[in-house]
Amino acid sequence: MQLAAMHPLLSQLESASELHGMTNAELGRVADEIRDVLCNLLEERTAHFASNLGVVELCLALHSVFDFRTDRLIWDTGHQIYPHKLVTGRYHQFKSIRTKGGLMGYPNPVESPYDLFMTGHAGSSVSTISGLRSGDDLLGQHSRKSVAVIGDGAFPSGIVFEALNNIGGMKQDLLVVLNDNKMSICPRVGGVASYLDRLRTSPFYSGLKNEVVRVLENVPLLGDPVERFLAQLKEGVKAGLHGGMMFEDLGFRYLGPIDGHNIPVLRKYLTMAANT
Ligand SMILES: Cc1ncc(C[n+]2csc(CCOP(=O)(O)OP(=O)(O)O)c2C)c(N)n1
Repeated sequence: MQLAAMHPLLSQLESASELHGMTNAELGRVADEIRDVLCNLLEERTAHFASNLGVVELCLALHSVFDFRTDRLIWDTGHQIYPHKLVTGRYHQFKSIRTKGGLMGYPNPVESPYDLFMTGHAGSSVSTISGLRSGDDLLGQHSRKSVAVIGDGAFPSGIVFEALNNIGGMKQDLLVVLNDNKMSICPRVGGVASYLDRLRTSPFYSGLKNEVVRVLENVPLLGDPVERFLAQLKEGVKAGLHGGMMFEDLGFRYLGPIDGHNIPVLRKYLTMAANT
């Protein structure tokens, strides 16, 4: 059987913008086809398969919510770019990836306008997206959205924190998706890794936390100085319950953690992020 016949949706996709109109179920079928393409390739040669298998749904959700013909997307390091290549017009050349004269295993602007830079250095995405945001703002292109996707392995890099420091200071309007799959090249280690582990709270605790924060939001405050005391208490309790405080303290609005393989949930949160 011809490969294209095995991937009826993917092989017919002319532009990533066609993903906007797809239902969650249709995107789920595209995800299955992408996985099949990746597994077929794995039979022929080695590559970054785990990283790519891990971002299939995220990639589809991003392309279905944003329009990266004008919006900006940077994949950190770039080794998890295969699903992105498959939905941005490179399905029919995909078998040539990582061969001489074939597609690159990393982003390459020569191949597609959807690839903004030739990358490979882990940790560079956040400063790059910040620079693109500044450029777009200077040009008056405020409606262009800016998105960086970075893994938990690359995230603790010094240059990432330098960029977060700048972004928080400038209050830049951009989205950083932290793809926490608990793996760098080997299992990740260190203080940021432990912090990310603590963010993975049980569904029960998350639900309880959201409920307590919701109730606290509705507690009326009366009179001064009781009002000042209660306001401080309320903020203190909310801060103690809120996941992602490190990001919030750096000036970001934190949404998560989110199941990175659940297309409807990803679309919902990305739409929320795009509109705030
Ligand atoms: C500056 C630098 N150091 C090391 C590497 C080697 N390297 C390639 S991928 C990777 C880890 C990626 O882990 P993560 O960011 O979590 O992405 P995942 O593969 O899990 O999606 C590293 C360290 C690199 N590309 N650049």
